[in-house]
Amino acid sequence: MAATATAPKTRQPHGPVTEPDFLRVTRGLRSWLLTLDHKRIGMMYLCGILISLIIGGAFALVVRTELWAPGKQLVAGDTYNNFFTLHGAVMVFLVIIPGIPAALGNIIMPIQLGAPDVAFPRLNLASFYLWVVGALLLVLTIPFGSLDTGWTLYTPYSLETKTPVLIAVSGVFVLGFSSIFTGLNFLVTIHKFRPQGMGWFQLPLNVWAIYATAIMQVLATPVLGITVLLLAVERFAHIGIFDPTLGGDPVLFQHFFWFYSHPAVYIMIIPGMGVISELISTFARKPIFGYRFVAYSSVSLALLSFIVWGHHMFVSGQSRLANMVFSALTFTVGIPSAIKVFNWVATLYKGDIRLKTPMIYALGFLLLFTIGGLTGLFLGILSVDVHLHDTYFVVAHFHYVMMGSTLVAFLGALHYWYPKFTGKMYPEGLGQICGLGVFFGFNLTFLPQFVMGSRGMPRRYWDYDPQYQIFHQLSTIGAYVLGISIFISVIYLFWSFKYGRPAPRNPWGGSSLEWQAPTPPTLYNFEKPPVLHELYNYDDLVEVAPDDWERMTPIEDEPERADAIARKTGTAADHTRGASETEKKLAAVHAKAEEVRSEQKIDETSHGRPVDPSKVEQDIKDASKVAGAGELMPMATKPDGIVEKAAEESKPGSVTQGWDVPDVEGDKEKK
Ligand code: HEM
Ligand SMILES: [Cu+2]
Repeated sequence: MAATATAPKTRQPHGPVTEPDFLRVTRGLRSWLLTLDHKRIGMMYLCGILISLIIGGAFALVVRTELWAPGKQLVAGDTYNNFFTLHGAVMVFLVIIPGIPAALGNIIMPIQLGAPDVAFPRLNLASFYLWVVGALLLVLTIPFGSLDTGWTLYTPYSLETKTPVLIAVSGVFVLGFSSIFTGLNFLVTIHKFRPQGMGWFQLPLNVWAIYATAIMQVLATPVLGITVLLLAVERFAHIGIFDPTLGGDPVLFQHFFWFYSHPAVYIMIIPGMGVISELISTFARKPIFGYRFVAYSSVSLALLSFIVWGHHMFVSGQSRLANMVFSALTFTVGIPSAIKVFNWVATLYKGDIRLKTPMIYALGFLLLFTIGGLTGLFLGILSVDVHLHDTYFVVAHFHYVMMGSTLVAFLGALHYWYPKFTGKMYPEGLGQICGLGVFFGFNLTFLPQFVMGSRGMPRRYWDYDPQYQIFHQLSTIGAYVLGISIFISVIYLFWSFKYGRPAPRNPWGGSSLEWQAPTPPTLYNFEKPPVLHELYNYDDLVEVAPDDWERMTPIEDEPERADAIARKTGTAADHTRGASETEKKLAAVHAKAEEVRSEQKIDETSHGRPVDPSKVEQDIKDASKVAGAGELMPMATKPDGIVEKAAEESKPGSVTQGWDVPDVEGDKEKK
C-alpha cells in the first residue's frame, strides 16, 4: 500500500457525458408510469415507501400519544386496536419488506453489477403495480371499518372479527406476489448479468445480500400467500381448518404464518446488512474484513431462518420436544449474525473513518442491531420467554431489529446513494443532525420498553397500571423526536431533488461500479462498459475536491506499474484465501486480465479504458481458457443509437431492446 501511495498518479479520465441522464431522457408522467427503467421503477417504489412511512409513522404517534397516561387520552380502545394494527401492517408489508430490495435494490443493484437493467424489466414494472394494488387494498380497509387483528392476523379472532379481514388479506396476497416477482427478477439478474470477469466473490456484499434475500422471497412468500388464502376461505366457506368450533386448529395458522414471517424478518434485515457492509467499508476506507464470511453468513442466515419459526409458539401449546428443538435452533441464528457484527467492527478497526450522514446511520445500526439480536437470544431461552412473551420486551426486541436496524440501514443507504440517482446532494449538516435525532429518539422510545416489558407490561393494551407510566412517557417523547427527525429527512430529501447542489460522480469515494456511472446514470447506466477494479480497494481513490473522489492510476514507469500489478494480484490471491480450485483459477484470470489492461496504452480519449477493448475481452477469454476456469459472463454491450431508441421505447407499448448479450461458446453448448 505504501509503495503506491507515494507513486505519482494520473487522474483516470471519464470523458464528457454525451447522453442525457435517465431523469431527462424522456419527460412527462406517462414516461414514468410506463417506464421499464429499473431506476425509475425503483424511484416510484421509493416515493410510495416514503409516503407509507409517513402514514405508518403518524399511526404510531397516535398509539404513543394515547399511551401517555392510563385511561383514554386520544382514542377509545377499539380505535386504538385499529391504529396499532394499521401501523404494523403498513410498516411491515409496505415499508420494511420492500424498502431496501425493491426500492434501493432496484435502483442500485443492476448498476453495481455493471448491468444495463434487471433481467425482466416488464416483470419489474408489474411488481411495482402489484405493490400499488396491495397498498391500496390495505388503505381500503380504513373506510370499511379498519382492521383490528394486529398485523399477525392470528386465528381464531381473525375469523370472528367484523372488521374487513378479507380486504386486508387480499392486499397481503397481492403484495406477496410483488415480492416473489422482485426476488425472481433479482436472482436471474445476478446470475446472468454480471459482467465478464466479475465472479461470485467479486460481487459487492450488497449484491450478495440481495441475492440471499431473493432466495427467501421466492421460497418463503408463497407460504404467506397460501396461509392468507386459507384464512380467507375459512372465513367465507368455513372449511374447518383453523376454526376450532369446526374441528380446525388455530395454532396451525401460527405455524403457517411464522413459517413465512420468520424468514420474512430476514427478508427485512439481510438487505440492511448488505448496505451496512458497503457503508462501513467506504467510510472506513478499508476492504471489508472477512469478505467471504460476510457473504456466506448472509446465505446461511437465509437458510437457518427457515427452521426456527417455532420460537414464536413456545407458549401456544407446542410440545416440549418441539420447544426444545426450536429453542436450540434459534441460537444458531446468532452465529452468522455475530460473524457479521465482528467483521464490521474489525473493518472499522484502524480505519480512516469519515462521519458522513450514511456512516452515522451505519454506526447506529451496529449498536442497535447488536441489542436487537442479543435480546432475540434472551427470548429464545424457553424459561425466559414464558415470562416475556407478549410483553413490551418483545415489542422492543423487534423494533430494535426492524426499525433500529433495517429502517436505519435503509435511511443510511438512501443518503449514500441519493446523490447517484438524483444527481443532487442533500444538506449534509441537516442530515447528520437528523441521523443523530433518529438514533437518540429511537433509543429513548424503545429502551424503556425493555424495562416495562420485563416488569410485565403486556403488549397491545390500551390501558395500563400507573407503575408503567414513566416508561410510557419516556417512550412517547422519544417517539416524537424520532418522528420529527424522520419527517425532516423526508422533507429535505424531496426538497434537494429540485434544489440541491449538483452531485459529483463519486461523492464518497466508493469503489464499486455504480460510482463509475455518470451522475445521474444514463438510461442504460453506463456510457462505456465500466472498468472492473479490485473490490473494496480504496488505494487509488483520491479526494480531488471536497466530496469529489477520482480514481488515480499509477502509470509513469515500469517498476511502479509492476508493483501495482503485483499488489493487485497479491490482494486478489488474498481475496481467494481458502478458495476452491476454480476460484484460484479465476483469480489468476483476473491477474492476467489486469496485466493485459495495464499493458494497453491508456489515452485521454479512451475514458480510462484500454485503447482496444475488444482485444482485451478476447485476451480475457483466452486467459480463462488457459486457466481452465470455465466460461466467464460476457459483458453486456449497448446497441448503437441508444438515445433515439430510448425515446422510441418510452412510447407506451413499444419493446425495449436492452443490451445485446453476446452468445459465448459455453452457452451454445448448453442449448
Ligand atoms: C438475531 C437473531 C434473532 C433472534 C434469536 C430472535 C428471536 C426471537 C424470538 C425468540 C421471538 C419470539 C418472542 C415471543 O414472541 O415471545 C422473536 C420475536 C420477533 N422477532 Fe426476533 N429474533 C432475531 C432477530 C430478528 C430480526 C432481525 C427481526 C426483524 C428484522 C426480528 C423480528 C421479530 C418480530 C417481528 C418478532 C415478534 C412479532 C410479533 O409477535 O408480533 N427478529 N424474535
Ligand atoms: Cu422469529
